[in-house]
Amino acid sequence: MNITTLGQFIIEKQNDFPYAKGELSRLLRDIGIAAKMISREVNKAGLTHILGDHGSVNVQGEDVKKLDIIGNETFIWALSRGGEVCMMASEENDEVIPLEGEFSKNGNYVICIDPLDGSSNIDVNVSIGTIFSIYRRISPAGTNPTLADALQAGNQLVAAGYVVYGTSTMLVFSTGKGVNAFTLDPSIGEFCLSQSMVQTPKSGSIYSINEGNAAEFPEGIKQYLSWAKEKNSEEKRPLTARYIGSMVADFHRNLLKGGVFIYPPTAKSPNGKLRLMFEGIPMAYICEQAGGKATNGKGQSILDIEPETLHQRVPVIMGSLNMVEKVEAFLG
Ligand code: P6P
Repeated sequence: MNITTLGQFIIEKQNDFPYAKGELSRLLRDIGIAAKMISREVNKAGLTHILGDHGSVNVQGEDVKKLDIIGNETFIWALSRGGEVCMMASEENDEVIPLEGEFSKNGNYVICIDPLDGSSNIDVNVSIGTIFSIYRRISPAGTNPTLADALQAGNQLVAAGYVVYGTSTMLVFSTGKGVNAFTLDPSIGEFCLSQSMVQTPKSGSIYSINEGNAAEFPEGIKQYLSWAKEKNSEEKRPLTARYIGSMVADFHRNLLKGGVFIYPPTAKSPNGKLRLMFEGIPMAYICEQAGGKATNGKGQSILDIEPETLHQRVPVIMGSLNMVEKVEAFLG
């Protein structure tokens, strides 16, 4: 039987992990536990009347769904228990979340999380996801963590990944030595290695963007989209538009098949809609670990952006190397 569970993989690879201690291993295992718990809730959402709005509004001004709350609380609970984490930041919380108890002051890691990205799709049974980033704290152990511990650039990441709750539940993550994908086997309650050392195709035929905002796109994006739609059999154009409004699902499809995901600045969102800390950085990390490219469309790698505020937005162009560079060529 050729199965490698997440737990077995972590033990086998532990010596490759940065800082080579069991702490990161424990963190990754706890993320897997939280993901299994949320997968259970997501997969019965239509049955237990947890659909619909929670009634509150989050820092982004978006209606908070009940599953958002469950997702947020589940990850906070799962990552508080082991003592490895000194602080969390969540897309659902205005401020950072210092974890209770003296013990956590000695946690060496900080987690940034989007507990349920794409939650507007929850009630219509479209794939949603969890996105996470793991940083090493920069403040001294034993002291109270500060906001600076969370506001670290993507090039400081220790690990990052996502869970996609789709036709199957998959956990995809990297600790800096490539991207590995695990599929949840509900019959044994384990994430099992399904794709090892994932490499995204250098080129592809899929572009993902919300063209409803096309009137407000930068000129270079408008020109790229016109180019993508031109008929040119030799260059296999027109390309194919695929966009379901759930970044993790759109990203995951493009990662495996090749494609480019674009969320450019618009009049309504001059820095784009996606959050740097909770979507841009972790997905850029996975993208580049898989041989792709992730930029803000202004000549800067998303991983090199120095964060200034916890919920700042970032324009993103990420995916297959040659496709991202084609978009950049139109942006000049
Ligand atoms: P729009 C979900 O709210 C999200 O943050 C991403 O998952 C998704 O890619 C994007 O927003 C969709 O935004 O403006 O196209 O609906």
